[in-house]
Amino acid sequence: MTSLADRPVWPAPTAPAGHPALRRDAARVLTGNWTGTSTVPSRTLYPHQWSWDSAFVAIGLRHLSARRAQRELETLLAAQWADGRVPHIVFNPAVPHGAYFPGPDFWRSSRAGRAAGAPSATETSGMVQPPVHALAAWLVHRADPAESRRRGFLTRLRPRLTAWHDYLLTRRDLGGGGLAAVVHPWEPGMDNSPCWDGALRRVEPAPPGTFRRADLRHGRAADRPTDLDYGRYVRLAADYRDAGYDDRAARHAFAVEDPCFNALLIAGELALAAIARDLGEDGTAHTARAERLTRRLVARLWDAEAGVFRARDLHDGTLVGERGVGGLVPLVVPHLPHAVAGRLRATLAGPCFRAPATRLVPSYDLTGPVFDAQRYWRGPAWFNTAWLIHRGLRTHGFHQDAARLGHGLLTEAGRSGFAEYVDPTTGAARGAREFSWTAALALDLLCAGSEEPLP
Ligand code: 9WN
Repeated sequence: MTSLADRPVWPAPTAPAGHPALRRDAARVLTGNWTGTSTVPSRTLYPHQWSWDSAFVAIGLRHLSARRAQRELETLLAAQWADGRVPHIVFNPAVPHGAYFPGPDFWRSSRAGRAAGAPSATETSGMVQPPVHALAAWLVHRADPAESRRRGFLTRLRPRLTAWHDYLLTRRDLGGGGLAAVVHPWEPGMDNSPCWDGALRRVEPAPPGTFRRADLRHGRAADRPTDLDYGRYVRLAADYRDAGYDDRAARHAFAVEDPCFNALLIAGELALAAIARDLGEDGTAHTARAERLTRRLVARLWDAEAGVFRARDLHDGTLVGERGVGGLVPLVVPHLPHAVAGRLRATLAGPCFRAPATRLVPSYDLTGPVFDAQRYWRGPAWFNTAWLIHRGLRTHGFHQDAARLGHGLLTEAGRSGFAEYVDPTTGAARGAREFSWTAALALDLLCAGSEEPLP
């Protein structure tokens, strides 16, 4: 397998006019959302540290301060559990408990998660998010290798990142097919995607009076998940907590293999191989693992007829009927069969994902039965998935498509005030503004494109 460092370099997307201003504004968002040790996704809606947000943030932050980007990942990984899981939220004790729901009083990680190895001095959630961290660590290292070496950044992070992937590939191989499963719609990071509707129908929602949402204080109800969805999220999270966050003991009423999550794990294994080589060690175990995972991803989740990867519901073993943007993210996997990459590119350009008003990619099939242009992951276009698909298009040599998408990402990021997501049919901004990963990933496209080897 080719070393990451040996891969060719490609030009950056042509930035829209006024990009010095975009760069300055993106930097301002990241500076404003920095807490001193990490970055909040949004000062209002998400006032703590989130796992995959921090990985995306570090990828952008490295262009402003490699040291700060290292710190971002170090802070997150300091809250890793002894069983290897990296929690999806690390709570800031200085933030009032009611500012976000479910907060530390709900998760009770230091007590309920003690047997699973939750830290005693930091409160966290008990579930996980997609493993973008090894890739982020590698990219952060490359931004300033001398500073990284001086601080022993990779040497310190590597065992934690390896333990994280080991957790996913052992405790979370719930389907026995060698892929990692997610056990809650918050774990794939695309909370209310229609891809989870079928599996969620089996979950008895927690009664509405038993919890109080905090998100509606900051977001429009039409942009956010419904109360019924929230009831189900709460039930699943409470059941997991009450089983001590023990993956063997928990009932896992929701268990799904997600293509985006597993594709990022593969990209992460390749990054771990590069990290090992940089430290003068052997990376072949990681490259072999990435190759094995790639074969499993294709065997278990590729739908050749539809030209998209699908999630697999482990309760009935079926592939989920809905097409989501997560089914296109496996483009980031470099060793995907050529024909599969070509089909994904065609699907991106086809009627299901070619949005009329933006060049970003809608989170759900535009022609799907429950497409909703405004509601969160049920249609709106997000910037992290656009960044990943942009990277995937470059990885497979589709440079014109990548340049178009990159240009779209920069244009929409600037026009929307770094929105959390946009309506793909009108381009209207939705959700939070001054959202950290939108700013970080725009900054990355502005700064990294021309010098960065792939993948
Ligand atoms: C639950 C922080 C997170 C993102 C997720 C996004 C949303 C949380 C929520 O916000 O999820 O984790 O409260 O809706 O779906 O991808 O990491 O930005």
